[in-house]
Amino acid sequence: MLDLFEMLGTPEPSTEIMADGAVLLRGAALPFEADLLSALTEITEQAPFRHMVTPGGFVMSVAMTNCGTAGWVTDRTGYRYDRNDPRSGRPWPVMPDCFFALAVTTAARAGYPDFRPDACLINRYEPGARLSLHQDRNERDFANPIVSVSLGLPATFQFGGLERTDPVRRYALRHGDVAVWGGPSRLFYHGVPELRDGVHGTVGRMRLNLTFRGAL
Ligand code: MD3
Ligand code: FE
Repeated sequence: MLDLFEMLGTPEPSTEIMADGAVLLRGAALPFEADLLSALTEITEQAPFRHMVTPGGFVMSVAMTNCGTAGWVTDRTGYRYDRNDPRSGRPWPVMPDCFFALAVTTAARAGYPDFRPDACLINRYEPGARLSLHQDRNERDFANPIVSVSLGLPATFQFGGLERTDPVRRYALRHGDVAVWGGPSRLFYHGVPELRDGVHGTVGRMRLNLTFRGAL
């Protein structure tokens, strides 16, 4: 059907319901790719990617940094949100306007018009890196959704249920995809199996994932 978006040459990105409350907006970040990547470079100059240690003593294969009022960190003492980067002792870099605007507009399109993220965790996967099945439950208010933006190499995303042993569905997350997880899906188990080797045209030999949270 020819609608206003097609007439303007800006097709409405497709939306897919993954579960009750979970919406996948294919390609929604593509118009902002250059802005997002240059803002990311400025962030990592102030707060470089690092491999954090889990409370159990394992070094994570995914490298992480943050921007915003608070950042997610893990060390031998546990998982938490911290206003300061423990590596520098200074506040995390300010969340760039293009990050905040993308998170707010995509959350609204997915049915969460009041979402205002205060934290953005940035994950960097190199080939072989993985994130085992987990829940995100360090945030104060689970009424807030989480918005995730995928850039670079494609990944398989595993999405289960409220119990670790629930069956998982698999989705391919590609460059520019935005997913919003809220409502009943907010505490669903999820993970990313080992990233396959490859080279992305603009991002290179890695996958980057931004997750926007209402942490504090
Ligand atoms: C579903 N990151 O940072 S993004 C994480 O691709 C995380 O880097 C993965 O899991 C990544 O915690 C997955 C998609 C995602 C993020 C948070 C969720 C899915 C979620 C929270 C609840 C349910
Ligand atoms: Fe997660």
